Amino acid sequence: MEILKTLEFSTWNPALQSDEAKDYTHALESGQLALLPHLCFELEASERHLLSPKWSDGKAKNISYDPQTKMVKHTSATGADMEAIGRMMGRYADSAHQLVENLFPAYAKGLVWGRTSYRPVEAEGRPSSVRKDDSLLHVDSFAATPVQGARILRIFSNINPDGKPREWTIGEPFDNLAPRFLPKIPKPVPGSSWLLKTLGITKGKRTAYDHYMLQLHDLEKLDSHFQQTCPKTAVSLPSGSTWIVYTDLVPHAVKSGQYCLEQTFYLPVEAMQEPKLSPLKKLEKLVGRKLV
Ligand SMILES: O=C(O)CCC(=O)C(=O)O
Ligand SMILES: [Fe+2]
Repeated sequence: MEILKTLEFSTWNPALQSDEAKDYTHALESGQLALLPHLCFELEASERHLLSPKWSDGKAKNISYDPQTKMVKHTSATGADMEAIGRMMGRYADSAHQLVENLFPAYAKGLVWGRTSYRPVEAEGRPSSVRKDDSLLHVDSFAATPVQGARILRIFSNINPDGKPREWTIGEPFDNLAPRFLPKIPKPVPGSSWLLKTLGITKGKRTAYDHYMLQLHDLEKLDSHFQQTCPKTAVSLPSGSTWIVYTDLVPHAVKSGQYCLEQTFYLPVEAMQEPKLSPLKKLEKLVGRKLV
């Protein structure tokens, strides 16, 4: 299978035939990264000054925005600058939503909003703990935000003004990865999900699915032999481009790049075109029981 599915659209609301949409949905659900090399998220003149790492708070990886509350977090900006960041990220959230609704119309009813992020800091050489180090190959799983089986669908746009690509590597397919790590993952401890929620460590119940995905994420990153030797492919994501990928399915790592916007959506497995392609169904098959 090709890693990339290249789509030539240059608008956020492309008009598609229904068989075309089915084909793109199948590609995405199968683990291809949909790259739109000509879909650029244009900044307005009044937003250009937001292209600086100084707007990061220096602690979190990303500036974060909640499309529902319109709150901006993890930025050093205040007042009018903070409002401008919120407006830019809000515009991005709306554009990403429109794009997903047009490319994958079957998802429209099931989509759940996640956060928007803005990444103005160079990704190469950024200090980090191993578990938080996104320069190591991993599938996404968020320790504090259990998804309870739902898919993690993410849209990224490289808005670098100097033509610098964002360099990723993509690892081997989930179907190879999961059986390799699964035997090393201990069963979830009974009662632990209740405890994590009660203590406020997780926002909601950490299901057995979340447990396995988080362990998979951590074990992959912690295994330096695996990181060095596993099959991987470099993917260069041009400035002025947009890409869409199920990051819970496709192992990925960021090697370098600066200035990126990203929108997360969650999608219930039942809203997929082919639920059997979800990490949930794949893991359930491997462990031989229901995980949510
Ligand atoms: O910043 C990036 O390009 C990707 C980092 C990553 O692994 C993620 O956002 O899930
Ligand atoms: Fe990731």
